[in-house]
Amino acid sequence: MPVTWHVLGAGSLGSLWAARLARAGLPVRLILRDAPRLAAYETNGAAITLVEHGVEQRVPVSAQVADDIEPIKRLLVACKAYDAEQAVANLLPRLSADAELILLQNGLGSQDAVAARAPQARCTFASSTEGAFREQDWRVVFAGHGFTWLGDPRNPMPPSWLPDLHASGIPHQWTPDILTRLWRKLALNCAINPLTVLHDCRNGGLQQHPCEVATLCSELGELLTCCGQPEAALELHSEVERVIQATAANYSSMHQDVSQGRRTEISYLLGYACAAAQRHRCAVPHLIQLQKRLVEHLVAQGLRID
Ligand code: NAD
Ligand code: KPL
Repeated sequence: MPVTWHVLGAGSLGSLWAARLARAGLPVRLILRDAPRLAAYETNGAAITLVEHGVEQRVPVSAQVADDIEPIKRLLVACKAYDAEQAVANLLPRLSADAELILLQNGLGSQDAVAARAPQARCTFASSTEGAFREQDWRVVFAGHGFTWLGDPRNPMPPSWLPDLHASGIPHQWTPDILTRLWRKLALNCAINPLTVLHDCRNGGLQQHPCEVATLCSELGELLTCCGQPEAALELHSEVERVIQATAANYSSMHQDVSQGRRTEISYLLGYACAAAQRHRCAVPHLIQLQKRLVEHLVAQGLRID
């Protein structure tokens, strides 16, 4: 019997994963917030519309609410970092003794919080360069084809479910160094995203601020080394410059969140980096100043700073 993929959070990434897994014939259940959301989904025909290369496909996926009684053996957590811990906590009574959790959150901090809440579960962390956005409820656009790194910092053995990803056409690789990947992505996001918000520009606009970017990269490199992640620091500045160039026409995810009045994941990106620097007594004055400016900006916009 194939194991059911429970997908917690029917947003951009959750819908993208659920649609691809279900399209491959695997059993999938979306877990929705509450009964009204479930009713709305069922009224819409209990299907996700996936738009890929301009072609749309309706994929039937069954759904349920958190207080359903079906046991959960495999849970893909696709909420934002700030929602993940509480969302998983709501499901604890349903997790089987050998449950596996796959955590799609960007940044760092939420994964440890979830793992502490569900100590019996094996937690796989993911770092993805795929891009998706929700055009409307239950309709997701696969905007950026990419790659997903997966790993478990406590156990280098690959899990049994990797073939399901292969069958679903989800490009991925298992790595024993997932923390290095997550730290590297966090550093890239810290060097780019806050500055795009503060300068109100696309990623390419940072080409007008080379000294600011270089100073942040230098501090981030030191921080990664202090945190025992020297590999994540290698050639950081040149990769940041490459990403700025390659994504010059795009708005960063944090810029999009702020301009659409949405809560950001600041606490799991720049906030996490600054807290780690303090813990390790690593001097990062420009990063701290950046965090202060970003927090002031968010407050001025009426947005949450946690
Ligand atoms: P999203 O806001 O589109 O989706 C999150 C969904 O989780 C929402 O539908 C929300 O209602 C739901 N949710 C929250 N709490 C819940 C609960 N208790 N029960 C049920 N549902 C709940 O977010 P997203 O863009 O899919 O991002 C998810 C994570 O993936 C983030 O950490 C993000 O940084 C990361 N990520 C996203 C992308 C992308 O392209 N969207 C790419 C890489 C990484
Ligand atoms: O991941 C990104 C984001 O916008 O969140 C990039 C494109 C790397 C910019 O930091």
